[in-house]
Amino acid sequence: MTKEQILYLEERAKEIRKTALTMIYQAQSGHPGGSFSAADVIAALYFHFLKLDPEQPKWEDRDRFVLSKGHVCPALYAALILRGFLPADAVNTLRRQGSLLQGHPDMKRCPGIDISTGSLGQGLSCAVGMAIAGKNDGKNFRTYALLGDGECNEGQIWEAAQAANKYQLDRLMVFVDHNGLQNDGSTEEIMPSGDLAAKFRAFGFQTVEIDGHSMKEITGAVSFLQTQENGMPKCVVCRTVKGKGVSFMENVAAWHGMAPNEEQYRQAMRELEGGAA
Ligand SMILES: Cc1ncc(C[n+]2csc(CCOP(=O)(O)OP(=O)(O)O)c2C)c(N)n1
Ligand SMILES: [Mg+2]
Repeated sequence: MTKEQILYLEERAKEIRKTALTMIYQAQSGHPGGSFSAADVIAALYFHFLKLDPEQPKWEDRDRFVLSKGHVCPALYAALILRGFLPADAVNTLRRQGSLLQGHPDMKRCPGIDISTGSLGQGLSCAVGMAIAGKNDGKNFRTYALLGDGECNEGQIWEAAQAANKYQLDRLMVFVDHNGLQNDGSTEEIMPSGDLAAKFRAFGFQTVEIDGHSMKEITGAVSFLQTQENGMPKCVVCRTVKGKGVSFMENVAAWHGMAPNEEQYRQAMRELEGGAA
């Protein structure tokens, strides 16, 4: 990656955060905290790694993306708007009745959504199914899934991880957004998840742990893991900050699922505009 490419992706991450925040502000509902912790990974995927065609959202050779922590869909919708899958004015329709942009992603309604999610714990199973199908059909696409650290409390995640290992899904890559918080408090308090990287390793994943806000580390990890055609599924544990980019939201559990008022919105937009990421 060149310095210019990294800067470009950092700018895209900034746009994703601003667009997601505007959606949540307009809706007066939604999940800013986890949207902001995931924004850098989503920017790297949607503006560099994923092979997609906005003109053909269902192109069968496209790479697949599963937002297993479906509540942070504002960040994904922002990427889909910026990539041209969705019209720009969709920004004003989050969580409205009949809108493309439901409170959790709806594959039947929204172009660019590969699978409906929102009930935590299920997305990795879906991603494993997609990766097995790709393998069986002799396809070359890759499958990526983004999980929350609180979400990793769900037993189904580990059932899916066993299957990924058994079926040697080395074109499957899992990102864990390890922001240390879930709905109402810290993951350590609510249900300790221990060393997530060690756990994924124990389940047969080739695993790296990175700073999930460093575009250099994100793109370095993905590029490296993509070269590893060794039968092992891949995992990138991303150390992140919930609410990243907005001082009064960072590491504050209350911003998991809360919308800003007008003053908070203006301050947050100023802060997001100021930083590269
Ligand atoms: C099966 C299930 N149980 C509970 C919820 C409610 N819920 C929504 S988000 C959330 C916390 C998720 O925490 P984490 O996975 O760490 O996400 P992030 O911190 O990235 O927002 C919970 C419990 C849900 N969506 N699905
Ligand atoms: Mg979390």
